[in-house]
Amino acid sequence: MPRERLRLGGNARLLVLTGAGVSAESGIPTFRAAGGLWESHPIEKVASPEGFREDPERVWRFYSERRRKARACEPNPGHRALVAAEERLQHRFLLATQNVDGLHRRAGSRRLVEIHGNLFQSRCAHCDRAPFDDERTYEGEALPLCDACEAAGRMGLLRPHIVWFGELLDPAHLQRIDAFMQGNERLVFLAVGTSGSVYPAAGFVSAARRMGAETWLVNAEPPDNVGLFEHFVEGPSGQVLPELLPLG
Ligand code: BJW
Repeated sequence: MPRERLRLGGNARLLVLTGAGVSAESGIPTFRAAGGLWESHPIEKVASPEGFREDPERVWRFYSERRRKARACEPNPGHRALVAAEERLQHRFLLATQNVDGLHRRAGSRRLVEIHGNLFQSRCAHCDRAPFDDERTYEGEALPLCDACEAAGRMGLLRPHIVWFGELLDPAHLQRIDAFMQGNERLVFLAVGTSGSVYPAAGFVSAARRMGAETWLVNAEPPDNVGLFEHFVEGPSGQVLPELLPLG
């Protein structure tokens, strides 16, 4: 349990980066733990453009299962503590999440950047049609096709709107995070429930430090990059965040 509280008085700004750990207490498995998602599903087969080209049906089975499970989960006190912090800090708050499960948005977070995409959106793998909301599951049936391509006499497969390994993150998302870091007022960077092993998100703590930020990590256990943070609070984020983040 934290003995400390984040001090965010004056004009201090708070940039939060969350990872799979923040949703663990909602019942969503993390990636790299024993029993995590990557143990039962080879990453390169289900979360890469090559894997999708090789076997789109397998990829859609994987994401259909994830859609079904995430839909049945609810935000936890960790998600809600971040909503309360946003309500208090307003434009002095930004939440960048690596999670695609939509739980931050369902909890009420609005100053939110979903840097790895959204499980409940799809897009065309062939044309540049914008991503659209899609809660459907595609299993044991014909693969989903893009209407826009069909209308143009082509065949385009739909894919989940997820950033897979080797794919670029949306530059507008990175720009928004970068612009937030650039402000003049005191900056606090807080990472929650992330192993810090996937870039570019893993680089945010160093970028924040270069901007003079105070850096905090809340995690169930010390990850490999724990030494990059000035403050580490060990524990489940659903319990730690409501105590760590000041209200009102
Ligand atoms: C709790 C808890 C509780 C549990 N409370 N805590 C620089 C160096 C080396 C490589 C690269 C580099 N730059 C780019 C790369 C390549 C690559 C990369 O980073 N590779 C690394 C493996 C080294 N990055 C990319 O390809 C990115 N694209 C890119 O940079 O393009 C340009 C480029 C390409 C190629 C080369 C160079 C440049 C795209 C990355 C996309 C990642 N996508 C995934 C899959 C999404 C699919 C999906 O969800 O279906 O996103 S990977 C997966 O990992 C997922 C997650 O968002 C991401 C991060 O994982 P996270 O959230 O940290 O989860 P875990 O499981 O690792 O950790 C959970 C933590 O929580 C643990 O520590 C627990 O202890 C803790 N915990 N319960 C608090 N209750």
